[in-house]
Amino acid sequence: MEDPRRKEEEKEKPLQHATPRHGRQKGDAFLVRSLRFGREDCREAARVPAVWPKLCFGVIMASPPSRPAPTVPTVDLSPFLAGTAAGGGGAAEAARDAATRAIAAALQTTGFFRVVNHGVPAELMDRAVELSRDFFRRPYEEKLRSGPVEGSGAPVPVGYARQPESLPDKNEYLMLCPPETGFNIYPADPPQFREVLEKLYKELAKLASLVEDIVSGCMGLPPNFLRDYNGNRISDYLVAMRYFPVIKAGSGGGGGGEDTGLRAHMDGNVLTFVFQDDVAGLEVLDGDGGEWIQVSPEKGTIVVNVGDILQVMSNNRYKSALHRVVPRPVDRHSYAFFRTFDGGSWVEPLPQFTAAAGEKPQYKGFFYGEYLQHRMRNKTHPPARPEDEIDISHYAI
Ligand SMILES: O=C(O)CCC(=O)C(=O)O
Repeated sequence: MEDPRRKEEEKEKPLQHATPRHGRQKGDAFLVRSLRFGREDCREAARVPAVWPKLCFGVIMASPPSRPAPTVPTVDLSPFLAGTAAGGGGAAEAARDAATRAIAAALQTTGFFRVVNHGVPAELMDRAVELSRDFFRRPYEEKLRSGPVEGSGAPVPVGYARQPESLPDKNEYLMLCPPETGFNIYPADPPQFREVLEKLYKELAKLASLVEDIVSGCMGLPPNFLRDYNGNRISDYLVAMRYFPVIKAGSGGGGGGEDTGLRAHMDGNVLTFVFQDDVAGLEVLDGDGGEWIQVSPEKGTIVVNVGDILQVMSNNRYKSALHRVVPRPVDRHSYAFFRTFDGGSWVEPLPQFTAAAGEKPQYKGFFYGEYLQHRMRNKTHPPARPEDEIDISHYAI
C-alpha cells in the first residue's frame, strides 16, 4: 500500500519557484475583508465604499536538508461527530486525543491544518463552488445588482464587490453575514444560490464551533471556553471568492507591486475555514524554514488556519498564519468562513499562557473593535510607508 505520508510530502514540498522575499511584513498583513468588523466599523465602512474591497531556485542541495519538508497535516474529525463508528468507547476517546494532539501541533507550527470527515457534506461544497462559478462568470453589471447597500446596518459589508484596479489583489467576492440577521444580499441568479449559501453557512458555523471547542481543549481550557468567551455570533462571515487569472509577466506571490491573487496576510480573527476548487494557489509561510508551502487542494477537505486573536490569547504559542494566494493562469474559486469575536470582546494573553506558564504577557489587552478600527484606518488613511500600517504587533509589549 502506498504510504499516504509520502504522497503528502510530494504534494506539499516547498515551492522551488517562490523564494520568499519577505517574512512577516507589516504591510502585508492588512486585508479589509479578512478583518472583522464590529457594527460601528461596518457603518464606517458603509460610508466609505472604497474600503469594502478585500483588504488581503532552484538550488541543488549538496547535502540533505536538516529538517523534513514542512507539511499541512490532515486531521480526521469523525471521532468528534455523533453517529460515526468512532462515536463512543475508549478507542474513540483515544482517537479524539490523537486528533487534538495533531491540531495542537499544527497550531504551534504553521498555524494551518486540513480537516476531513468534518460533517460538511461534500456535495454541498461541490454545489457551492459550481454555483459560485456560475455567478461570477456573469457580466459585472449583473453582479453589481447584489452590491452592498450603504447604511444597511449589516455587521459586515455584505454583498458582491470587486477589488479596485489600484490594488494588486485580483479577485472578486460575495460576502455573507449570519443568514438569520436578514442583512444578506443574495444574487437572484443562479436561483439555487441563496439556498445553498444559507445551508453552507450553517454547516460551516457548526464545524467552526466544533473546531473551536477542540482548540479550547488544546489550550487546556474547558471545551466551550472560546464559544462562551464570545457568545455573540453576529460578526462571523462567509465569503465566496473568485480569483482572476493573472497573465502579467513576472507576476508572483505576495506584494512587491506585482499582481497577485491575494497578498500575504494574517487573518485578524480566531479561526478561518477555507475550501477551494482544484486550481491551487493557496500558500502558507513556514516561519521556521522561511519557505512558502503549497496548501494544495484535496477534494472534500477544509483548510483551517489560526488568526491574530488566537495568537494573542495563547501569548504567541499559536501562530497567526501568514498566507497568500498566488496567481494562476485560470480562474480559481474558494470559500472562506471567518470565525471571529464581536467588537466588544476583550482580547489579551490568557493566564494559562502567562502567569501559570511562568511567562510574561507578550501583548497588552485591547477591545477587539479597537483593533479593527486600526486595521480599517490602514486602508482608509494608508500611511506613507506600508510598514507603518498597524497589525497585531501594535499591541506587543
Ligand atoms: O481563497 C483562499 O484560498 C484563501 C482566502 C484567504 O486567505 C482569505 O480570505 O483570507
